[in-house]
Amino acid sequence: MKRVITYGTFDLLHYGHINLLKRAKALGDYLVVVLSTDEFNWNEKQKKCYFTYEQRKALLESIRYVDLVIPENNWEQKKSDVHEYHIDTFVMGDDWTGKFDFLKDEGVEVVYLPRTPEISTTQIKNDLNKK
Ligand code: C2G
Repeated sequence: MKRVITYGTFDLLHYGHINLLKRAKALGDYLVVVLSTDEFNWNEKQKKCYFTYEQRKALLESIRYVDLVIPENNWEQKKSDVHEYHIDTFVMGDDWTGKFDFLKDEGVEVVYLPRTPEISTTQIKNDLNKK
């Protein structure tokens, strides 16, 4: 069984997120999504989520491509996560290209996938504010 992992906030879940999760799952048999907690989002990414962690987790768990959702509490946990969950492949959108190559030293394949253009949580919020 090939195990894949990816990380993110996934607020205001949209088709760009789904495209990422679908392609990530296609790289293996089991997909772990490490979901940024509300505290991590605010303290480290200055993101104030519309949906709480529990709401975002429930949404992700309803997606056919997702097998497990666990919390992302800090930037440093990736190295231990890939061992704890016996990960073969780490996947992120290409806005992160190069940022996680250190995981190759842990024996993990690192894949950056093209983002889905024109959609983002920020774009959704901006568009709604204009109406
Ligand atoms: N994404 C995408 N296309 C979009 C929007 C997002 O492919 N139009 C991808 C991002 O590249 C990322 C994932 O969907 O791989 C989740 O996006 P975010 O929730 O914005 O995640 P981010 O804030 O980048 O958090 O430790 C890593 C961080 O937790 C990543």
